[in-house]
Amino acid sequence: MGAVVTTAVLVEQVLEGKREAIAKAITLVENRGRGFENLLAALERKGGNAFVLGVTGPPGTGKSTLVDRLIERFRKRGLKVAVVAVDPTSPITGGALLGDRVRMLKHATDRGVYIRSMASRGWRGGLAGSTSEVVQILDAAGTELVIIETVGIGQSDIEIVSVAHAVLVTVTPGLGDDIQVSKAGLLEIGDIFVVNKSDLEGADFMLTALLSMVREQKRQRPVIKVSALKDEGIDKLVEAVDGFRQTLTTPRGREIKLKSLRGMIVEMAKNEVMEGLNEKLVGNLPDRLAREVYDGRLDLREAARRLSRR
Ligand SMILES: Nc1nc2c(ncn2[C@@H]2O[C@H](COP(=O)(O)OP(=O)(O)O)[C@@H](O)[C@H]2O)c(=O)[nH]1
Ligand SMILES: [Mg+2]
Repeated sequence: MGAVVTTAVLVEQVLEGKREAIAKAITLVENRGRGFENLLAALERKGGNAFVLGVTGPPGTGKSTLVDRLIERFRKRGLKVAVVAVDPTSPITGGALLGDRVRMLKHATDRGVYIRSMASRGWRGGLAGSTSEVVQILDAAGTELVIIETVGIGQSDIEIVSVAHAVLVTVTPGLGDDIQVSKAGLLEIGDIFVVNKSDLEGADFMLTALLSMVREQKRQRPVIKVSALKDEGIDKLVEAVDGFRQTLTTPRGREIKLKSLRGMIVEMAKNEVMEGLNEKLVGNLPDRLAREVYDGRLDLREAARRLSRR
């Protein structure tokens, strides 16, 4: 009973777009706290105006700096913006986090901007919520632009951006040019490519390389050279983002929305399975299976199958 009442109040405040309520709702969902399912159910179909932009690319390519520029631009036009920075759990890239927060801190007093960090994967304590659910909350809160920043190094990170309506991929000059892009499937998932750090040497070379890689594929997409640091080329990028944003309201928008919904459903389903593995539900099954595999009575794959079936 208590939980239901609390949820109703929270729902109301989220729908009003209150930042504190948004934060509370996301935390509730992340922690799988009491009433989180009611909350999500109540927020279902309450949004529909959010354009979700995924921003991915190798660490250090300037994603956060660029996101900061995008916040600036879209805020100037009065759009309500939210950023979900998906923290890599990897210690290699973890150092970039503090920088992100410090950089975006200048928006901290802007009521029209909501910035949230999420851990990408956590084993104990369950998943740190799913991106889809966070997007659902932000959308219901009236956010018009949701930016999901994630490090494009692994498959799992790339999956996170599959919930986006459009994906922006960042690269920089140097760093083994063609490799950065083709590696983690970035060439396939990108809708807009950004060669950042154009103030550095080799940017034109990277631009040419990227253009020819995109040309080799069936799908033509914009490749834009910018310097997030020097604030150069950003307007052209904003134009490209706007192009996608506007498409959402055209007949072709249905296709884009379907693709995003598909990404959300797959992500949520995966999380369900992961949660199932976390719960007391599985009990000592993993230990029992390990012993069976150790004794040669079961092969690994079958053991995994049995666990996932549970
Ligand atoms: N020279 C140059 N440096 C940049 C540019 N954009 C970002 N950086 C720097 O690159 C580093 C990594 O940027 P960050 O935004 O944290 O990258 P992320 O890991 O992709 O989010 C920081 O030191 C930035 O100041 C740029 O356009 N030119
Ligand atoms: Mg970053």
